[in-house]
Amino acid sequence: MSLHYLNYIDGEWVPATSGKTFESFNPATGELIGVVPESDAQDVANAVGAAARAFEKWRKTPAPHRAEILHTAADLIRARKQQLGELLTREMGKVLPEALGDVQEAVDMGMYMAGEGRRLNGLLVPSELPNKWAMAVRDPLGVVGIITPWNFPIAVPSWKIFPALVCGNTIVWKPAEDTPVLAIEFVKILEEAGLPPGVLNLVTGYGVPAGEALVQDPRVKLISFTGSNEIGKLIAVQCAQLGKRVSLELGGKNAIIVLDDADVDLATDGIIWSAFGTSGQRCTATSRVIVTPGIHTTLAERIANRAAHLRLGNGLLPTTDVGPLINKNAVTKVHAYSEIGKGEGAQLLVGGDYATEGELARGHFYKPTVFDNVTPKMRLAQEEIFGPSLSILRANSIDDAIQINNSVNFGLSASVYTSNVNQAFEAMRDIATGILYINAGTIGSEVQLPFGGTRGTGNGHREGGGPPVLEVFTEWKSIYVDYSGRLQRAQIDTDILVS
Ligand code: UN1
Repeated sequence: MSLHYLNYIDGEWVPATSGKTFESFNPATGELIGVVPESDAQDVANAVGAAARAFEKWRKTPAPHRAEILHTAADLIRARKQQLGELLTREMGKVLPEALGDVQEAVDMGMYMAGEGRRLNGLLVPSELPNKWAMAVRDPLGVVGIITPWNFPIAVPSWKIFPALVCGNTIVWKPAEDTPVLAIEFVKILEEAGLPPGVLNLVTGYGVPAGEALVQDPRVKLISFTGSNEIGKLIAVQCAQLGKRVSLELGGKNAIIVLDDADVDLATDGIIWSAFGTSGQRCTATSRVIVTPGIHTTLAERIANRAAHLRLGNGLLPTTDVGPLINKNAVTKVHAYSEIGKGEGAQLLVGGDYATEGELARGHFYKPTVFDNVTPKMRLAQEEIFGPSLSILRANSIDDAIQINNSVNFGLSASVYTSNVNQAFEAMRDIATGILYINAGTIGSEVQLPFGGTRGTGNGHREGGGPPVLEVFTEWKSIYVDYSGRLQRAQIDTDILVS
C-alpha cells in the first residue's frame, strides 16, 4: 500500500500546489505512517473556493437528504471500526480499546446528527398582532473552517463536521499535523457515503501557513477550533479583527474532588483512568486530585501504587495500559513540569522521568507521574500539562475543595466522589465547570450533551453534542408573515381585535 496521500479539494484528490510534503510517524515505534501534502495559502484558497461554489446547492439540499449521507458515513465507520481503530493507535498512540472508543464516538455523533436532519428545530411563537405568524429558522453560515487536534483524531472532527454538514454548511478542514492520515481516511468515508464534490475539503499542513490562511480568508464565516490556549487566543484575536464567528474549545486543568465519605476503591479507579488514560492527553484528563484530610494518606498511597504498576508500551499490544505521548516536544514539556514541581517543593511519589527501557526508547514515553503535597498556587496545580502528570492537593472541607477547583483559569471537566447526596448537590451547584461527574472520573462525555468549558477553556460555545452544537453552525433567521392584508404596526397596533 502506498504511503503517499493527497488533499481533497472539489471532489478530487490532489497534491499541494507547491508539491511539498511532510511525514507522519507512529509515536510508539517511529514507523512511517504516511507522507502527506504540506499545504500553503494557495491550497487553502483553492479549497475555500470549492467550498464556496458548492454552498448554494448544498444549503438547498433538504436536511433529511443531507442527513442520509451522514447516516451512511456512520454505518461505514462502524463497519471499519477495527481497521480505523488500529490506524488510530498507530498514528496517534492511544491504546487500542481507547482508539476504538474514539472511532465509536464518531459513529455516535454521525447517528445523532443524522437524526437532527429530521429536526433542526426552529421556533414558532405567537405574534402580538392578529393574522400574523412569527417564527425563526436556522440558516447555515456558508463556508466554515475547521481546525482539529491530534488527541481525538476521529471523534473531535466528527463533532464539528457532522453538525456543520447537517446544518447545510460547506467545509474546509485543516487537521492536526500529527494525525493527517486519519483525517484523510475520515474524508474518504464521507466521499464514499456520497457527499457531493466541494462540500467537504481537506488540506493537510501546519498551523502556519495553512491554518492561518483559513482563519484569514474572508469567505470563511466561522472558525471552529479545538486545541491549545495559546493558538486559540491568536485565532480569537484574528477572528475579532475580521468580524468572524469563532468557536473555541481549549485547555483544561480538571480535578477530581474526593471527600472523606467517598468509596476509596471507586475513586482510585476513576482517578487512574482519568489521569493516565490516553496518557493524560485529553482536554478532560484529570491533573489534580483534591482530597479532604481523613482520606488523604490512604488515597495517595493507592494512587501511587497503581500508577507505578501501569505498563507502558505500544498501544496495539493487549499488555499495554498506557501508550506514548504524541511527539518529542510533548515529552519534553511533561518532564519540564516534573522539574518545576520538584523546584516548587511538591513531593514526587512516583515517575517524574522519561521511560526509555528496551523498546520504549523508540517512542515518546513518559512514566506516569504523581506528586503529593501540591498547593493551589504552584504552577503544577495551575497550568495545563497535557500528559501523565497528576498532582494531589489537600482541602479542609467540601467548600475549600470547590474553591480550589474553581481557582484555576480553566473550567472544562470536574468530578466529585462522595456518598453524601447533599454534598453531591452542593458540588453540582457550586463547581464552576462545563462538565461535572458525580462518582465517576473527569473523562467520558457522551454526544447527547454539550461539551465545552467555562473561563479559559473556551469562548462560551459548546460542541461535541447536544442541541447547543447547532448554535455554532447556524444563524437564526426570524420570519414574520402578515396575512391580514393591511398595515399592522408591531408594538403600536396591538389593540386591534380579529374581526
Ligand atoms: C478531548 O479531550 O478533546 O470526555 C475530547 C471525553 C471524550 C472526549 C474528549 N468523550 O474524555
